[in-house]
Amino acid sequence: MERTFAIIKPDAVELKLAGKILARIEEAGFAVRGMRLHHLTKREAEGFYAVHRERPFFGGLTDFMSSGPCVLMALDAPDAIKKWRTLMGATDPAKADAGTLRKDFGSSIERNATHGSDAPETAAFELGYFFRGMELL
Ligand code: FUP
Repeated sequence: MERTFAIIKPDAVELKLAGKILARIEEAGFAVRGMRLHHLTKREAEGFYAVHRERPFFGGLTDFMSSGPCVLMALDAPDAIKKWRTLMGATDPAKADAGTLRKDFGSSIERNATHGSDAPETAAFELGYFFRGMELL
């Protein structure tokens, strides 16, 4: 069993897509072991995406991620990190495969509906950034 960190981003929450996305997560066989609604501050978004701080999209990305509430989740499954990234699809919804969440619910490379950790070390950092141990089952 592996654990990954996932976000339903502010664009999807605003469009009332959180329920549909959660249903897809459960249908895919993930166990939700932590979940919380949270409105990131700009500083929290900057800390979360610190690896991207030199990139040209950093300002826009952190403005967007702090623009409204999102759903933070810890998801368990065998091979959860890869499995969740496959369900999300490519970063750019226009390039994502049919049947993926970003294809179905994203509207641009920035407003792409979901986030998922890309490696075990990233998952550990991201889970610890937003959840206290007590909040995770
Ligand atoms: P991903 O792991 O698929 O979320 O993609 P990245 O880590 O490469 O990028 C993180 C976030 O930065 C993306 F979800 C959206 C944003 N981004 C942009 O806004 N513009 C870009 O050109 C690339 C990424």
